[in-house]
Amino acid sequence: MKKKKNLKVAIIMGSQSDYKTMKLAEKMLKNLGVSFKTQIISAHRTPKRMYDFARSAKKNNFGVIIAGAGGSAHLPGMISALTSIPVLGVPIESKKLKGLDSLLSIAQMPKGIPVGTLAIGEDGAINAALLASSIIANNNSKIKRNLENWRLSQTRSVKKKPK
Ligand code: RP5
Repeated sequence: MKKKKNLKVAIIMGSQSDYKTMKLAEKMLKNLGVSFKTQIISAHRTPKRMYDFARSAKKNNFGVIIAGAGGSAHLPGMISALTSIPVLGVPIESKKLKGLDSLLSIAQMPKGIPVGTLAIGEDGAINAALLASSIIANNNSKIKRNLENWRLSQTRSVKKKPK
């Protein structure tokens, strides 16, 4: 089978209220030169939109899907059930349980349908973008170089002496 070039990342989230977290994933992907598309898709409020998105994701040239969701966070698992494209779940920090509900809902997938789960909140959104970029970099030497340079500059920014 011919390998698809220039695969994109999809960033999806259950609600507008998730965007303040998920925009950090956008920022990191922009930094690394990775193409992406962002959409609000709710498993329970817009189930048809979710189904249509997941079933057409391969045809639309997505190589990784980052899904942010909070509370009873079934979006990443449902998307993973509908497509074999890798799904990375970002547990959004919920008001009542500080995101523990989101984390457990996303991480505790029963065997058979995996979701790669990141940390709760902003760290998770940033790391999801880095991990998605690593996956895309497997077939994209420009992204691989950008990712290596980003890591190098992170290493260089760590001072030996605290002030
Ligand atoms: C989830 O419910 C969303 O991912 C969001 O984190 C949470 C709360 O949504 P809103 O009530 O703020 O729209 O579906």
